[in-house]
Amino acid sequence: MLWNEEFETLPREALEALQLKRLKALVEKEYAAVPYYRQKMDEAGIKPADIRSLKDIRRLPFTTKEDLRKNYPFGLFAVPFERVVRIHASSGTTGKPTVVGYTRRDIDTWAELMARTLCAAGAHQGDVVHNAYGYGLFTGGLGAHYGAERIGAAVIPISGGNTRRQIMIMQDFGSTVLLCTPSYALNIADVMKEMNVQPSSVKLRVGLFGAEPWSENMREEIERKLGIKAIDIYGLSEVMGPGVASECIEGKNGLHVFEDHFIPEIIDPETGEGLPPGEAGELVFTTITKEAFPVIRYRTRDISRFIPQPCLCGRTFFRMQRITGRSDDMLIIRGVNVFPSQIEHVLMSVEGVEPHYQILVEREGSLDVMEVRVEVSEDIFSDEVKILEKLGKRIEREIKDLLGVSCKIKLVEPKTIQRSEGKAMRVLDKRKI
Ligand code: DLL
Repeated sequence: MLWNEEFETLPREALEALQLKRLKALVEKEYAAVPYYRQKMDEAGIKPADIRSLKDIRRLPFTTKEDLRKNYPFGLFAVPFERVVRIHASSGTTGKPTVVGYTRRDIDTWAELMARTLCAAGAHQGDVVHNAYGYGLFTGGLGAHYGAERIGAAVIPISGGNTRRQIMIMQDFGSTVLLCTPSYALNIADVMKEMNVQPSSVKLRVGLFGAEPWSENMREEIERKLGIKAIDIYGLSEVMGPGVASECIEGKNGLHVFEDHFIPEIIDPETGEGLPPGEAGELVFTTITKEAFPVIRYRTRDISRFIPQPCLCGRTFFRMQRITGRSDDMLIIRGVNVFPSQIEHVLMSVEGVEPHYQILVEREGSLDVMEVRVEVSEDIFSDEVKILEKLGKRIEREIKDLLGVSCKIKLVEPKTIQRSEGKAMRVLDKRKI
């Protein structure tokens, strides 16, 4: 189903003309309004007037998480602060989050794109949308919420957690569309089983799952256990939040990028060069309609490839394959983005802790479990058990405060974590997804 037929089926030529017009306006605006972008463009020897065709996008410098960190919190905003009506944030690589802002028009665009996403999954007015994405600084909850209202569905802003209550509400309120991370969908299925709730006794028909990597196997499992159709939706805070790309229910094979708002590229993560259509590499997005926080060539670190063949649904937007990995070490634990460097940042602020640690991630049932093994100094290790326990609890609390996700801390004897002979193997991710 199409929400905005005119734009979602624009002939390629008209779409590219629109992209070029919007790209030129974006580059002019960034050059004029954001000193950091102006400086980067000057250093790269490119002026707004040099953008004459879509191919010229490749001459523009990339934007990275590091650029966002350097401009924390609002340095890359491109409008006077009075025009910002919403602020969200996601994980940065150290102690500070990555901050993004929206004007009133940005919120309106976001609602439109999430309306398209919901519509592509077959949701419509009259549906009861059970929105279990987290509400708060995370973009998932509120992003999806505005889209659900835009299509005229009744949205239940249930947010995450308290799964038994979620299931009761699903039954009592007649939820028809489920929005949450794919791992949480499996968790809901497990708890339903524990509660002896038959999937046929709830009215769910379709689920829109994203915010973390998942696989075709997981799709089959969710569909089977919940008796619904499962759709993959993609986005990231720096570019907008959810609503950057979405599968359609007709094809269920690759995600349409909303190309009238974002120009996608696939690059070689090592060299930064563009790759030919169909080859896998790192996704890069340029936002061509955002006002408060536009980004030029943002390096997502997510690995995907374009699917050049047209889709059954009639949309002319390119599809990208589901995300198959990352070109950095970011982990997603229960939907929360975690960088090993954030954990290191906490550890290094604690006295008695050595700079040797390892992060072990496993999936118990459908839940991610993270354990951090940390070496402590000789003095601390020979102290009483109580002191060690207290130290472990303190680290646990500090990590929880910074990341918003809990982990288990295991303090180990000095020199027991294997030393690296090259790149440190800090993360052991044993999850099978
Ligand atoms: O996770 C936005 C979102 C919310 C997307 C709800 C979909 C649904 P961030 O917290 O900034 O934003 O995390 C963005 O999550 O760079 C990917 O690594 C990962 N990610 C998001 N969607 C998918 C997906 C939201 N469908 C980061 N498949 C991205 C795999 C995904 N990974």
